[in-house]
Amino acid sequence: MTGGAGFIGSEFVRSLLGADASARITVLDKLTYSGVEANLASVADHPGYTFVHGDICDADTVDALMPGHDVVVHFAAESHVDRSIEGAGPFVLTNVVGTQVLLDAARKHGVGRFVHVSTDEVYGSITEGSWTEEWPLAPNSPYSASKASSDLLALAYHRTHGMDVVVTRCSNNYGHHQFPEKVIPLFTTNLIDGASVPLYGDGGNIRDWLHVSDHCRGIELVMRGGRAGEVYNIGGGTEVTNKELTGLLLEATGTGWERVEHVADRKGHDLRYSLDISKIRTELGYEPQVAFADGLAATVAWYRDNRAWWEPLKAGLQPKAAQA
Ligand code: NAD
Ligand code: TDX
Repeated sequence: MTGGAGFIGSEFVRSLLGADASARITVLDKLTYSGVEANLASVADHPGYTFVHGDICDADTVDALMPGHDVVVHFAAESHVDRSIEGAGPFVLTNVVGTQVLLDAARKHGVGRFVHVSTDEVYGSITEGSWTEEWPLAPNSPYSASKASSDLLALAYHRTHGMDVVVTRCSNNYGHHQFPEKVIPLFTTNLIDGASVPLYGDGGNIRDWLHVSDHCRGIELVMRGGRAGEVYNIGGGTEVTNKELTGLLLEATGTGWERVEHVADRKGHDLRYSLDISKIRTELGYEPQVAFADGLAATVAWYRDNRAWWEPLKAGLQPKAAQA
């Protein structure tokens, strides 16, 4: 598992190890600004858990680690669109080159299956209707372009080399342990702290929200039962505008619209994401389980109760393991 100390990867590790005393997982994570080793504190004593601090771009490290593993689940990425607009370099290195290094090592050592965690942003932006897996890729940000490159590389290793590769493309995740730069934890923690929140443009952009636990269940279904060489969309079916989302967060924190600062729009801001999830539903029986209202309330409560986790991250530090 790459990127296991991040928001989604750590949920995946906690849920797999929490459910199976005999599971064995090696996490490879560089612990960048968004990687928090304390996110894995609850499974640190699991007998099947190993943590390796390293970079997926480092071919020697990856080559040495790969033997003996049945499956690679690849989460590691530079994941924040705004950072990719400021500078695309780390996105190309980690998301594109890092994926190629992993694919080559997995191929060399005959790993059984390679699960590549991609994103709905590779499709671009859609004003009406929803994307199926056959939709052409038309990414707009350096982040989504780097994710589209790695997504296509993974599929190319299936077609060219016959590797067992599956790709998941998921919509916007939310939940506990999300780095407080993404809109839901950023707005929630700002509001809890009495600060304002920066709403980009007119707030009319639409995102399809999915609870992180539903995303991880979808990835596990694809890992265990997806067909080699196939892509599976994983979505939540809860589409809201950023303005509506802001209203819900103001309500949940007992604050008002005077806290909302209307700021300049994000460059190249995608208007709307929407996924058709018929394929994973029909083939693998996937259904999102967390209702958005419940998941959002639980998420706001988690940030309220876990200041010790996010406060150091906002200050550019790492939280202590005991506080995670
Ligand atoms: P995140 O930023 O919280 O975590 C990324 C993790 O990868 C961190 O632990 C970081 O230390 C690690 N990492 C980064 N560069 C690395 C490198 N070179 N070598 C090893 N480890 C490295 O991201 P996230 O939100 O948990 O996203 C995980 C994956 O899911 C990404 O591939 C992302 O594109 C994808 N995804 C995210 C969302 C979302 O809404 N967050 C939606 C769809 C898909
Ligand atoms: O301060 C903000 N103000 C604001 O209005 C921020 C950070 C965001 N926004 C808007 C931009 C987006 O329309 O909120 C929306 C969500 O923004 P992000 O949380 O940055 O997510 P997004 O750009 O949609 O990308 C996310 O979903 C797909 C993840 O970061 C990606 O990793 C994933 O692939």
